Amino acid sequence: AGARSAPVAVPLVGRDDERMGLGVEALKRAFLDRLVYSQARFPEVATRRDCFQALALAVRDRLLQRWVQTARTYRDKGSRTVCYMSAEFLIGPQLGNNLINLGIFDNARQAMAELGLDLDMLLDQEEEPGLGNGGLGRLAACYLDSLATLEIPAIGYGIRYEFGIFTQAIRDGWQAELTDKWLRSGSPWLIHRPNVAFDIKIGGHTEHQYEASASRRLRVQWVPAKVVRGTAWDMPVLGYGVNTPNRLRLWSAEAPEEFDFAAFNAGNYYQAVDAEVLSETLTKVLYPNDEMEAGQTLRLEQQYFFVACSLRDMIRLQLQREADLSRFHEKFVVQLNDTHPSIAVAELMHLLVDDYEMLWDEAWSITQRTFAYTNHTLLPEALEKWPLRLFQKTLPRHYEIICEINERFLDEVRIRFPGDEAVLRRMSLIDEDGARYIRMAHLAVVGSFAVNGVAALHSELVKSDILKDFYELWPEKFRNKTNGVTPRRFVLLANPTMSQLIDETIGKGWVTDMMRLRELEPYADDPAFREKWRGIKRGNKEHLVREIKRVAHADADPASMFDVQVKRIHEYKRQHLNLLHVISLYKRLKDNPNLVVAPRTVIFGGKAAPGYRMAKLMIRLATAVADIVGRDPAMHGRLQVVFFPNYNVKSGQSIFPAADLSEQISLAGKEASGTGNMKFQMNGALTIGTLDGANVEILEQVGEENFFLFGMNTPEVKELRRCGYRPRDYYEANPHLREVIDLIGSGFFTRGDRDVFRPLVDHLLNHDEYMLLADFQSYIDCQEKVSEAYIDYERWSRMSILNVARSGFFSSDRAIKEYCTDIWRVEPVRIELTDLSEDDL
Ligand code: GL2
Repeated sequence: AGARSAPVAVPLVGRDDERMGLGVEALKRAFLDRLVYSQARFPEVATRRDCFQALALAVRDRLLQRWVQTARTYRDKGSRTVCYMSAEFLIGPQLGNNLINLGIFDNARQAMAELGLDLDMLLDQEEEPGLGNGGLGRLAACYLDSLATLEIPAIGYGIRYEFGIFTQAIRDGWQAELTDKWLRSGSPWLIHRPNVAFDIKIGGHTEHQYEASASRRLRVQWVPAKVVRGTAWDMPVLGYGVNTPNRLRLWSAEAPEEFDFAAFNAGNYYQAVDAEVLSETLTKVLYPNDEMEAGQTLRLEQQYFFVACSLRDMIRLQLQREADLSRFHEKFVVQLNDTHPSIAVAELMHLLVDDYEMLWDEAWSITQRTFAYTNHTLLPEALEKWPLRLFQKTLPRHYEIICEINERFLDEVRIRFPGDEAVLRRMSLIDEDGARYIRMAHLAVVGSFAVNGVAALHSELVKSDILKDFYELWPEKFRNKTNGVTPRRFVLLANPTMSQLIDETIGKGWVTDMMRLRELEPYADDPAFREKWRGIKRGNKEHLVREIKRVAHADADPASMFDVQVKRIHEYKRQHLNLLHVISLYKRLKDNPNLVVAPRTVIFGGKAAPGYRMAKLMIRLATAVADIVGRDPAMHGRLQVVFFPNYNVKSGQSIFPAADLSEQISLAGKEASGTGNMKFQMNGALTIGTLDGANVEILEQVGEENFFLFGMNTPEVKELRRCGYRPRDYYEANPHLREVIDLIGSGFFTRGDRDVFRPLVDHLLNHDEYMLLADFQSYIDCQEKVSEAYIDYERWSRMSILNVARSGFFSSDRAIKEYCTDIWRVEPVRIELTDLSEDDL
């Protein structure tokens, strides 16, 4: 006794649940311990919230045990590490997912039941950390799940916003924004590391000190206007069925330790405290704009702040392992999730050249071998650029560095394209046409060794359109990485009944090897299997019906087709095209009560950026149509419209499994990829969609007989635009379209008020940038085919099963494996779990 014994590796298969602390008895004990020792509550008086917190902490303990081992292994092996830098991580509720990934969901349910508690009720207590806007932020979270599951050493670096994306409420049919206070009662998953702290400079000016003898520049001093201290908050991200929790490290701003005593002593107390107030606002709130340039100083400060903290953290780790930074790029690879963190290119140069006194060329070579950049958008207005004055004022040293990078880069362009002034202007990091801007995408491309788009079509358009010149200069940098989503959260956790049927049919391996879902294909022809499949969908729809009742106060009919469009509200995503179809159907049903069509419940969900007026008007149109259709007794059992408020990760988990039809109807050439489309497919919804983003690849996987395709393709869109698109011609040529639009304009949906939707109608008739009117008829015709297919329920079930069977390609595991081999060049590191009860620590 007392002797330290060697750690014992415990294999996962055939593990001893109780001894590992994962059994029912162990979980009950851990839960009660946490209730008493962390929450200071005894069971009789504990609230639901206390119980959630206690279970979450008990689960966290099990993650941390694995975490310590992981950190030790990475350090001992000096493993090459992927750093995924992203201003957004839309991670969703953590408890359910951690139970799934630990493999103890059923044990936890039983343990809670034996204590008289319902696990679902506890799961429902968790506030969702809304640290992202939409697809881009959710993608980052799916990638962390896959990185851990694939046992890749990785760190996610981001921002701990105190207020995440606003909570959406619907008031009188309009969107209202409520602040999201997800940290109100703390998060059990975040661990504060006050010792991991960096002081970050902002604003001020630079001083160049020259050697007396020569005019050679020696050192540049950055004298800041303010200093903000960043401290780390860590969240463990456990892989599925492995012992690897990776680290999501989020930075929070506080006042620096040194208080401005000079100001304080001079009696200027308020100025002294002001610094604190100012710096704390820095990580206060997430900008709620999706695909839109905000142009705010604070946003640039946020981006710089988290990037500066993250790079200092990586340098600290590297200097713990090696004497200098010359092999930094061998130990770290940084993926820039869009341009939001792209200031990292200039920041690494600043650190290497100014702080570590490295020569420019060596520093640049390290920088260019460290970064890789993912582009996520095709909308020109979403390509970030900063007004030059604002940038210079906020980051004076980085402005100088960017100018230097630009001069050297443009020299390269001159050699490649001699005498071509236009190409220099187009490629410059600084936009000098009119008001001057720094072009962040150009900085990201120049500073990276790899640039990728997020779906096959998108990556082609990156090369042919948005970054064409750069592709001509450096074709070898460009590649495609089609997005993926994690089946752990979006299938196993969200759709347990379908998962169980799949387990029983083809075994369990599919969760980490999604191509195995192909083994389901033969069952598409098995009537008994199809019947079970329908039963499962029906159960999921009944669950969603209860949610709709709870949050939208509407009664939905689970026998109707659930036709769903959930995503951010944006004109290019064309939720209003969907509404044109709804109104068309309404009109046809009114005119012909005997019309044979599938009964439908059309469900919308999604947030509009608070300053985006047209998007808010689109929400109003959806709620107005929902209201009128809902009041019309003739529509009963035939057509219904629901606006599901506050669509987020959590509600998505109830929505995807219940959907029959997935609406992916953006104008071709506008949606970079989409990821909701994949979540729907994995849960057995059929897609109605355009040839846009990853829809193209979904169609390729499922076959055209299992996909409802409509609308123009990208070349047709370009051609129509080139010829001069006149939406009014479509309106005039198509009487039914005219009827539909006129109904909106007539005030029919707004109690006679003709003004409400005037901007929307005028816009459609006179501009229609996203060509709804051109695609209208094709969409209506396609929806008719959908209706026919739904009525033939055996055929529909067959298509639904085949959609799931052919969804394997869209697992984020596939996407991450591609990143690993093609961009990051990293290898998995197996973590053996040592038995901590052997008092090894
Ligand atoms: C987006 C794209 O719009 C979307 O098509 C893509 O699936 C995701 C993830 O790659 O990225 N770009 C973007 O700025 N947001 C997205 O969702 N917000």
